[in-house]
Amino acid sequence: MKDQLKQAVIDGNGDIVNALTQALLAGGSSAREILDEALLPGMEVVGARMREGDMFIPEVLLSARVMQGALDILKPHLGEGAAAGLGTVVIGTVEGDLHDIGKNLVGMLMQGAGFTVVNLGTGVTAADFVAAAQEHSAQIIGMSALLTTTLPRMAETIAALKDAGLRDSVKVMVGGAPVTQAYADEIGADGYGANAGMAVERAKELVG
Ligand code: B1M
Repeated sequence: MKDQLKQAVIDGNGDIVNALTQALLAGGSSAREILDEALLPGMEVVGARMREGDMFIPEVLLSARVMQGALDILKPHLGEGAAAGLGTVVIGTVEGDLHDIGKNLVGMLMQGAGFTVVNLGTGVTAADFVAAAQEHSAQIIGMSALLTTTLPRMAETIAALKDAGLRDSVKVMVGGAPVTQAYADEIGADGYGANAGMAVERAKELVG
């Protein structure tokens, strides 16, 4: 059934994706298994086909929408048994970038792990991150970027946090497909996650 779910993500078939996600949950699969063994591999294929010119934006958008629908179904199952009160994470996709599936997944897992998550959405400017950090007394600012062209917005946000006098009171985490540990180090971020699970582990270390 997981192979069929993976294929339905690639095909962008929302009805099948929703039905199979629910059927797998009902059959005892965990939300993490469904993510790791069906949904994420499906999006990987979509990414590869997009790169090769075999899939175009409208089709990719369809896959992205059905993936988000599946994440919404999984959301209540992603954090069972978590301790609460780890602190507040303000998370967003940087300015100029509208990719949000990975960022939403990171936010959901952080919430499941016990963080209060303020999700600012996509196209978040440095000023918006700073304002939200202040408003919510955030322990962590989490930035996601999927485009090489929007990566520099991360360094700009770190500079804006410094200018606002907040850099010492808030930890900065970065992630997204083109981001690496080396890049995180280069721009002076405190944490990086190659995937959502690693991001949660790093976030816990940062507030621990
Ligand atoms: Co876009 N896109 N896209 N796209 N898209 C990529 C990123 C691309 C690699 C595709 C490709 O060419 N193979 C390519 C970027 C190339 C580059 O910059 N080097 C690309 C391009 C070029 C574009 C456009 C420019 C295309 C165009 O218009 N010509 C355009 C840009 C729009 C914009 O942002 N301004 C565009 C548009 C779109 C869609 C709208 C169609 C759609 C996005 C829909 C949406 O998000 N709501 C889309 C999609 C779906 C993709 C791919 C296929 C899939 C991204 C995804 O959701 N992956 C992507 C190909 C790829 O990445 N292989 C691609 C699944 C998701 C779970 O993974 O986001 O990596 P990911 O998140 C992971 C980790 O990175 C990490 O954890 C997550 C879970 O494990 N993580 C963090 C993410 N954020 C984190 C934050 C953290 C820590 C970890 O701490 C805070």
